[in-house]
Parts: sequence; structure tokens; C-alpha cells
Amino acid sequence: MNYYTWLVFWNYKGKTFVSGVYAQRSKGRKKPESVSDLFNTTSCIPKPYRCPHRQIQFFLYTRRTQENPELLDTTDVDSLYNSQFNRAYPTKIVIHGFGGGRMYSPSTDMRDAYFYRGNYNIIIVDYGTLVKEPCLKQMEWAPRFCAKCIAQLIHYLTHHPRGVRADDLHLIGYSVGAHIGGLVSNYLDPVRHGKLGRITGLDPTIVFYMGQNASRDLDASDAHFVDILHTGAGILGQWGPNGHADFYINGGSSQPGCASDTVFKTLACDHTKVTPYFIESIVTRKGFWAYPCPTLVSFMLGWCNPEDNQYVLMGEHVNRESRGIYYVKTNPDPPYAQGAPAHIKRRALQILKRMT
Ligand SMILES: [Ca+2]
Repeated sequence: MNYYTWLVFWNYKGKTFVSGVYAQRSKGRKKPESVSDLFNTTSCIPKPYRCPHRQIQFFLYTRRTQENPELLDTTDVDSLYNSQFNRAYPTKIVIHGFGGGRMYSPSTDMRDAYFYRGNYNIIIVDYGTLVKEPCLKQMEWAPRFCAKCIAQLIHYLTHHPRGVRADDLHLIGYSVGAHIGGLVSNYLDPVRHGKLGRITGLDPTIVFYMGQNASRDLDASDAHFVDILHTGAGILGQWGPNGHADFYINGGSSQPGCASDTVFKTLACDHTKVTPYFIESIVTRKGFWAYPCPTLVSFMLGWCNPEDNQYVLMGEHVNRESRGIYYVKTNPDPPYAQGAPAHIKRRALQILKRMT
């Protein structure tokens, strides 16, 4: 796959940040050459800008339809009736990042992991063409537009006789998709739709970080439970914390096995490593056991001294009562989960049994 990268430098509270964007090279089109070009490219999305939009599609996957997903049409009540959607199963709405799509990892690997475990309704939001170069101008508004259309899907699901409540939905967003997940709540009405059950943010990218403005960012008010996994924090990922529970994996900003010959490859590797960690958390029998620590430095030095009952599972099977900042170590290669330390092994096994 042919990719190139944009770096955007900016200042926030006196500190300089650098953000990167992966974009897929499209043949025969002039690529933007500067940051100002980046924001001045013409729109690539056909008007009208209304939801539903044919470039934001919702593909339903179930165990029965793993190879032949069903396209959900939010304007047609029969679409859900005629699909394999089953309200008895957990429903996941997966929102990819830049250059993503339903046919690419992590969407594909995540589906495989869930279906290995059991029955799920997995809805992949495919909006790949919205965030493809040279459409990057749309970085400013495409996430909001995409969020609006996902909110329409949620309206459809919550008002359909065979649908589910918003509380029963779990949104999983990677990179910019994590922000889109947070923005969805801006378009939901607490009375008509209720509140989303859970949003998992997989290394939300810093590009859209709006500082203190929670309505433009993923934050704890966006769902009953918001858990965030950080792997490239401070560079490509935002530092946070932003959720009810924030997990800083291997310290949160640099991942083992990611050292590379170029700085950017290393940074991109840190950022993307979050998805294999989360995917493994769906199927793991060992578990990623995370714990609080007074500071990042003490974690890095191995000076944390958590109580036995402070250990929590990170990832898919997290306890929704978890609150605050947690740290966790992984192996450099798969399987990444290190399991529970010996002194909590018995308790950990009981929890794993209950949660998984
Ligand atoms: Ca928000």
C-alpha cells in the first residue's frame, strides 16, 4: 500500500506538538505540498452534505455473514428486519482511522477476534473516501459530518422495533475514529436516544485535540463509560486523560518493538500498536492487567506498589467501574498480554472468568 505522511506542528499552552496524518496516495492527483495546501484542497465529497451519505456506509457483520456483510439503510425500516441483526447479541460500532475501511486491518482482525469469541452484531462504519488525500481539507469537518451520520444510524437502531437501546451500544474508534465516536454524542438527544453505553478510544489522535472544549473531543460525558488506550500519547496520540479510565500502555507514548530507522516510522508504529493490543484483549486468556501508579516516572522505574484489588483488566473486558489512570506493560511481540502477577493470580483468574 502506498502511503505518505503529513506532519503538522502547533503550539498549545507554550508547548510545541507535532501531529502526523497518514494518507493514501491516489494516482494522478497532485498532492498538497505544504500545510496550507493541505487545508486548501477542494472537496472530494459530492454534495449534498446530508445524512445518509453514500460515502458513509454501515456494514453489518454477524457470525453468519462474515464474508458477506449487509449494508444497512437507515431510511428503510425493512433493512434491519431483513438483516441478520440480533438484539440478543452485543452490538459494536467500529470506526476506523485515516486510510481505513471495512476491508482493512484493524476492522478485519477485530471482527475475526469477536467472532472467535461468540455472537455479535458488528457494524463497521466505512467512510474511507472522506479522509483520503487529497480530501484532507475535510479533516476539519469530515469527523463532524461522519459523527452526524452515525448518530442517524443510532437513531435508526434505537427507534426500530428490532433495534437496541443506546445504552447497549459499544462504539470503538481508532485514531480519528475515536474522536468521531465522541462527537456522535453531540448529535444524540438524551430524551429521544438516551446515552451511549460505552466508547472505547484507541489512541485518539492529537490532530483534533481542541484543548478544554469537551464537545469537540472525546471525553467522559460522551457515554456511560469511556475507556481510552494510549500508545502514542503526546506525539500522534493525545496525552489525556480524557475518559473514565485511561490506560497508558508501556508508559503510553513509546511501544516496545517499534524502534525503526526513521523517527516517523517509529511514531506511527507506536500509534498503530494500540489496535493489536485491543484485539488481543478480546480473545486473551491471560489478560492485560493494569494498575494505578502515582506518576509515570514511578511506573517507568518500576516503583508502583498497587494494592491487590487495584488491578483491573484493560481492553474489551474492562470493568466499567474502573476510574482514573492506569498503567500496563506488554510483551514486545504477540501474545502481548503478560497476565496477572503471581500474587493476584487467583483473584485474576476469577475476574477473567466472570468478565470474559
Ligand atoms: Ca465530547
